Amino acid sequence: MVFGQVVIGPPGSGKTTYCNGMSQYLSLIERKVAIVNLDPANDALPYDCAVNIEELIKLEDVMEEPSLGPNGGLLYCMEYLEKNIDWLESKLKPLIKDHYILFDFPGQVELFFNHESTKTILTKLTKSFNLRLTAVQLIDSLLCTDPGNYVSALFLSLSTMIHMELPQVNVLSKIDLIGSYGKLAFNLDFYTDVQDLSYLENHLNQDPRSAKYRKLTKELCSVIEDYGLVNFTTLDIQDKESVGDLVKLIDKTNGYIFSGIDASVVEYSKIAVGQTDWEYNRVAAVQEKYMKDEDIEEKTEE
Ligand SMILES: Nc1nc2c(ncn2[C@@H]2O[C@H](COP(=O)(O)OP(=O)(O)OP(=O)(O)O)[C@@H](O)[C@H]2O)c(=O)[nH]1
Ligand SMILES: [Mg+2]
Repeated sequence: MVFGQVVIGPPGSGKTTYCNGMSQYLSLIERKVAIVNLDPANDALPYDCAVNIEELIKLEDVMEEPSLGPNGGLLYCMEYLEKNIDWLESKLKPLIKDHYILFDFPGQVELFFNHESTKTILTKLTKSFNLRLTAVQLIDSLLCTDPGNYVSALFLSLSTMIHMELPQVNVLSKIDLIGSYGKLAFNLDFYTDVQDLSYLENHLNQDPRSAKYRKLTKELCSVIEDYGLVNFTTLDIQDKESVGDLVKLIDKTNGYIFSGIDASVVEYSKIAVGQTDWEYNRVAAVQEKYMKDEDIEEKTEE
């Protein structure tokens, strides 16, 4: 069995930095890591990658001939990779026996909620190599400062979970910057736990840009709440403890914690229900570390 992560999220949410930081952390805890760069527009990579899509296809070539724009070009590259999946399989084959795999993907979110190529590629790889993958969806915590953007991040996370059909961990990235991004309407746990979105309505109403979409946003919120699937953890990629907590969570979702354990079902279930990182304290501690009281408009008592 091979374990790994599929790192996705909107442009600039921190995917490449994450792959770099995560691989350093995993190496420290003595896991052998291979990074697979599947973003054909990723220049100046901060990490050494074991596989690079640029050896197969370059975005700049596709933009010249058949003369596509950057978005169309990226979709074309993924479709090309799907057709040439043998290339990727041959590159992965020597790695899979003893490596933990990190896939660095492009930031074009449509690849993950309504386009088939990425899903097909990952399904094929999963079958060929008996992979156990978790999708790690990074959302810049900046989006929490604007109710409309926050709702779109929630909807993106939900749509990706449903479309990709992988275990998924949603992460508010760059949490170390949350205090400098501007005021939050509520405590951080409101944004991580996604409990009652009706509270956002007042704040949406105050924003003239969102007024036009009020009804649509309200309906989207009720869909998100009805599914009840989305919540977030937080990450500062430069903080070892923060990365370590996330690794524990991901290890649970892709089953890494069970690998190598030869135990009874009872032992497995004890591990599965062990301490989680969704605890209120974990979010409260992050809020205390990175935010001041005046960064929050409606601070609730803990
Ligand atoms: N402060 C802080 N900055 C971060 C963190 N993660 C990423 N960044 C910064 O965010 C910017 C974008 O990061 P990238 O890793 O290039 O983001 P990406 O998602 O790979 O971007 P695209 O590939 O263009 O979609 C860089 O300047 C990073 O240094 C973090 O945890 N904290
Ligand atoms: Mg990147």
